[in-house]
Amino acid sequence: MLLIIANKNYSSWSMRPWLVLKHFNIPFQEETILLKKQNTRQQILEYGKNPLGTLPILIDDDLIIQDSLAICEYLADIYSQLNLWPQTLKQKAQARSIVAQMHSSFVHLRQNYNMNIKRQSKPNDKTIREDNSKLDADIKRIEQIWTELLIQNTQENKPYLFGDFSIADAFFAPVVTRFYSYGVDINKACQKYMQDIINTPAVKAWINLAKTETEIIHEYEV
Ligand SMILES: N[C@@H](CCC(=O)N[C@@H](CS)C(=O)NCC(=O)O)C(=O)O
Repeated sequence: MLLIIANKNYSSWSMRPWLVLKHFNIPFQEETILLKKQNTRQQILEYGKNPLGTLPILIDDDLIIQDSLAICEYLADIYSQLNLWPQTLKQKAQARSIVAQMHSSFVHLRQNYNMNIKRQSKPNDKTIREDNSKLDADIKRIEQIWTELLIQNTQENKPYLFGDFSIADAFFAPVVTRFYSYGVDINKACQKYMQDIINTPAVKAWINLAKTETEIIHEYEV
């Protein structure tokens, strides 16, 4: 399988299936197409054969899958023994629900806080957040989702949203890095979750590789 991704520092959609592949030790190769170059779109179209022209793309023999969520669903189907989704029907439905929300919503978070792993939070970031009630509402909603799920896990002492790492954690990992990049205040349970995500080997690996990238995209630098 070949996963084609964009810049690790900036591409949250690329990060998600990459984390799933890495965390579950699924063999794959990767190729990077840098964003915002003159030939970016042409390069993506050559691989993707799809006028949407976005990354990530997964290629498995003659099958080309576009879209981070479709890729993760495909991986969950072909590696069903690895439990990429939580196992019980109820938890699987809950996980799919929050992943679908992440995939389609939280527009204000995504617009205001571009993923930028190399960005260090600065003291004035708080001002940006206080002035933006829609961004604040997105952050509060994510805090609520995480808190409600993490409470269910406290007895089992497992760190992730549904106990073991799943596609749901991969989908929220780029939110964790954004919260660090922009210095978002969040409750203690969520802070611990953020730390656990950052300490997850696949996430660490992505972050370390992102930090080695030299490409700067000025429009993504807030
Ligand atoms: N819904 C898509 C969104 C993918 C997306 O927007 N990817 C960005 C990179 S993070 C992209 O390919 N942008 C193309 C460009 O900027 O030329 C998914 O989940 O894969």
